[in-house]
Amino acid sequence: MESALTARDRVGVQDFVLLENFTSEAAFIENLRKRFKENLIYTYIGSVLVSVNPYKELEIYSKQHMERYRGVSFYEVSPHLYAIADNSYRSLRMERKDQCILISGESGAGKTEATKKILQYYAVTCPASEQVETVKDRLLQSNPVLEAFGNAKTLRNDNSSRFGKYMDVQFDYKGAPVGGHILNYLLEKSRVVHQNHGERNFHIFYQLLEGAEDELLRRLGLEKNPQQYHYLVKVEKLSGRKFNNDDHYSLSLYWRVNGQCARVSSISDKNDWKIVRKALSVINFTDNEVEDLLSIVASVLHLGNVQFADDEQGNAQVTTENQIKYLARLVSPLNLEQAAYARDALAKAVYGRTFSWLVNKINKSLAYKDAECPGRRSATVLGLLDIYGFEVFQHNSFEQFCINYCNEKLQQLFIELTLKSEQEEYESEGIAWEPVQYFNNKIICDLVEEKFKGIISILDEECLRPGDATDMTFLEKLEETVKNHPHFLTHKLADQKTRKSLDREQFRLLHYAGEVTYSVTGFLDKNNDLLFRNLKETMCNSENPIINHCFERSELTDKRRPETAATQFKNSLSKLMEILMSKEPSYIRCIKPNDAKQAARFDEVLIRHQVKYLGLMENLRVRRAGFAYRRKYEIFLQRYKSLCSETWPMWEGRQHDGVAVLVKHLGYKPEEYKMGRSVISFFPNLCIEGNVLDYMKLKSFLQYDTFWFLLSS
Ligand code: AOV
Ligand code: MG
Repeated sequence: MESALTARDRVGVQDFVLLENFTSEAAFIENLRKRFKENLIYTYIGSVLVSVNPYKELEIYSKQHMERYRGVSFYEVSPHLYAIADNSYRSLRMERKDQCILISGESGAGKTEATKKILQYYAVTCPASEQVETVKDRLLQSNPVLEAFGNAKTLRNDNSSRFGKYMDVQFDYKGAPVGGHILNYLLEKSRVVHQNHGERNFHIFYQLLEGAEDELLRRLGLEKNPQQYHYLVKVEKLSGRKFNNDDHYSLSLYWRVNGQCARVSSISDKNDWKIVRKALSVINFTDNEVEDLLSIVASVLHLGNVQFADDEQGNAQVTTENQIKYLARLVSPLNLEQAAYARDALAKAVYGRTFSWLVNKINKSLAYKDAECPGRRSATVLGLLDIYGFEVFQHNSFEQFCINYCNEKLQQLFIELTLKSEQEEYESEGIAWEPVQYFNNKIICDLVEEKFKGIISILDEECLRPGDATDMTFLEKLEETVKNHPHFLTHKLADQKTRKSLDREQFRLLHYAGEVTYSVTGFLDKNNDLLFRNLKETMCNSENPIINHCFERSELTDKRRPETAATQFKNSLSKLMEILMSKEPSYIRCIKPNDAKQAARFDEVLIRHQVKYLGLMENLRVRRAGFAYRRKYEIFLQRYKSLCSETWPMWEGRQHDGVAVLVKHLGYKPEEYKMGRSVISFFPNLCIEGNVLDYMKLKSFLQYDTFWFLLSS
């Protein structure tokens, strides 16, 4: 049999806290590499789970695996998503405190997969009844639908989330999932009309063309071939000149070219179509509603094919006869460019609003109906956050700016809740402490969102300024206002050397996760997000009930200017942060092992970069020097008083003294724990024996917890 030592040599340690050389980044990465090679993709830093995307199916998500983690303490089983899921669930039940699981990492690191697996875990392991089964089904089936409409192939990820998602799962007092609610954040709707080379539009378009039966396609007026649709693959003609498809590459500078990759080897649109169709009926869509929804998808494709030509007065005329009915009112005096712009704006608005409608509809089907006991305390909640990860492309625009800002906010939350608050707690408990230095990205969040001088404020100001505001004047204002900021750079502000890598219409942000160069082109437009009034009117008159719902008449008479896209996003993120702060968080930090989306490739440079910016080394240092197990005196005493005859059934004196009696009785030596002002902490370093965490003593508590949990379920 393999000795414990050689096994450890081969598979590394399952908690970084156990690394002998815990300050060494090289040792950290070596441990990740060893485990990755053995398909051990999960490793802890204390209670934070680090996950490396395996890019292949692993046999670790079966029902048997789930059972292994159910009701079992963290330390007794190998690291897994399920352990995090189960731990949060148990805290929710035992302490009746709302929980959230925050999943972060760059694009393609495995956040969405992790979210789905956690949801599956709850669906399988939580108590059930007939009504609950429906809720579980709906929770699970909301995923394929939202992914079809909100995910797409990008250069970073074949199934990239193009919207942010926060999902609450509500549990009743028996611990059964009884409802859910989804909040969605800023869908990247520009993708509807344009994709970069090698990328695709949202999955649903291809699924519909590839999967729908002929009769349905006929009703929707669609042809099977994606090549027929400008918004999917064809070249966008910006002037009246005719040219053939082979000209794409040479002309791409002058002509807009869409994604050009209808088929993706990792995706089966046909199969996914079936899954989505089934899911739609599980979440309560009637046949009519499905047809209404799909006819919107189809009309976006039709809309994309509407072409214009100049008439004698230089006004655009619709040249594509059969689409005229969709755009009858667009032939008003707009020039060619304006007409194409209006068409695209309409397509984006229709798709974006339909997506929000879809989320709403799903929420209705997930709504918790506590009709039997209306007076009862409402359900406890467990939230799952799955946003779009940090991304850098060759060309980055407003969308990347928003996505990366969102990631800054999440990193900020992580810093606040782990690195900062943990250290502050030691301080306030009066525990001797060597502070751990870390990079606080608040400075970047401020640069983006500060009132008056932040990038969003300046952008809004330009958007609202009547007259000659353009993307370039926005850039100039930025240069004036934030020129001295250490995380901001433009061509004008750069030194001779850096200047070469920046164009005049770009600005660069030094994000926590790396440099990103943004092109300001389109910033004003995308932020304004306006739609011509006559188009809105047309939509209000639509016979499609979904469109009718999405475009309300009141909008036409409302004189107030709607909030800009960036400000809406900023406000919704700030609300999200409040929601998350009010819950007990758990963290999953996802790492992407290589840029080639390949199994068994451990790109050390890429991984080291992520370990750095995720702040994992600092996280480890805080944990290591900190304490493995902490509880407030009153909670600790309440929970464990029955383990000692002196504290059972009631301790009459000070809580502090009761805890002291209890730990002494349990055989702890004074150097193994510390008693602060209100909290008792156990030191992990002293729990280490022969490099295996000796949780034996802690176990007496933990087993008791398990026992208590089983009793109460
Ligand atoms: P993301 O959500 O973090 O990116 P995904 O969860 O979509 O990334 O993962 C990307 C791809 O990696 C998936 O489609 C799978 O092929 C593979 N993958 C991820 N996790 C696993 C796993 N545990 N087991 C097997 N394969 C996995 V983004 O939405 O782009 O930010 O914005
Ligand atoms: Mg995702």
